[in-house]
Amino acid sequence: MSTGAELRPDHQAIAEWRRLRERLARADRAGRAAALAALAGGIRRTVIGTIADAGLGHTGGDLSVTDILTTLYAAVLRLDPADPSWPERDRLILSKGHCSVALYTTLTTCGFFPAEHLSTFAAPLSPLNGHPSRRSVPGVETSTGPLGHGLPVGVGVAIGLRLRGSAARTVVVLGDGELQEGSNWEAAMTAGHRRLSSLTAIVDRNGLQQGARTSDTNDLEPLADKWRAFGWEAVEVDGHDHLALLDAVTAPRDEGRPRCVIARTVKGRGVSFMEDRVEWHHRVPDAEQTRAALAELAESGDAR
Ligand SMILES: Cc1ncc(C[n+]2csc(CCOP(=O)(O)OP(=O)(O)O)c2C)c(N)n1
Repeated sequence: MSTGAELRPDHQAIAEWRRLRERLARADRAGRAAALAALAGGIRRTVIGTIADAGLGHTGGDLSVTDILTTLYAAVLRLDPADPSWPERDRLILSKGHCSVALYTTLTTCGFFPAEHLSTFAAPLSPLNGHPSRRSVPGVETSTGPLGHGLPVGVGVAIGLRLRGSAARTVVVLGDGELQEGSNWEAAMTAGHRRLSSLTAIVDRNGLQQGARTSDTNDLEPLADKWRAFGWEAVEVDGHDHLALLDAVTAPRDEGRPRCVIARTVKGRGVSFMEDRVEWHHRVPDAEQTRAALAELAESGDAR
């Protein structure tokens, strides 16, 4: 695999993704939940393998955001992975860009590029940098990494789409520690003022940031009330419950207000020795830990 390769659509994966979408649309709630859980389980295993091989990554936050990304890309966003710049596509901005491995892996399940490229993650000249670049990775809407930029960009994108009369929606996925950046609140204020109902923010509320709990660093609560005070609709859900996420994101729009979904998650979700442990923010599993993590994820079948 050439590390400097240009990433091209994977047509077989695109066909599978389209079939999955049709299946999800037809399935009853139990069938939908099972299919999303199976997909998320596979993504988690790939995340662990990719980080272990590369020797770097943000393991805990990747595992906490996996169910959010899985639900959005498999069941919500209107996209054409064969034509990543289709003008009417929905826009997903992963503001917590350090969790690029979860994003890259999810993009491969839609067929934006072949999964075998994941083995080049973070290698010199690979398009798959530690933080995602919109210039080199199809499906990445905004280059992120410096926290606090995704929501301001998302507000601009949503305003631009509205000016063009587009029905496309804009979804920004944020970390909870990231919300300590003041730029988010300037953006939230503008979105509320402009009644940007096509904009959805999803907060990966795992309660941990880089070296500590958010509550010990700069407490965010009452978080839902803060969004409401800025003119947003705010709901709280279990961020590992695919159907709860789906319901929250697809509920009919309140025409006057953007929506914030506070997704309660567990950092390191799915691997017991990583769960809710601050050191797994960017620790890399060694060979034995990788074996144990993959075994646990395979065994759970993500059915918890
Ligand atoms: C502006 C900025 N400051 C610091 C960092 C370094 N950094 C990377 S991840 C992180 C913690 C983020 O916490 P959170 O948003 O809660 O992410 P999660 O726990 O979901 O990984 C920090 C401080 C950064 N990427 N950008």
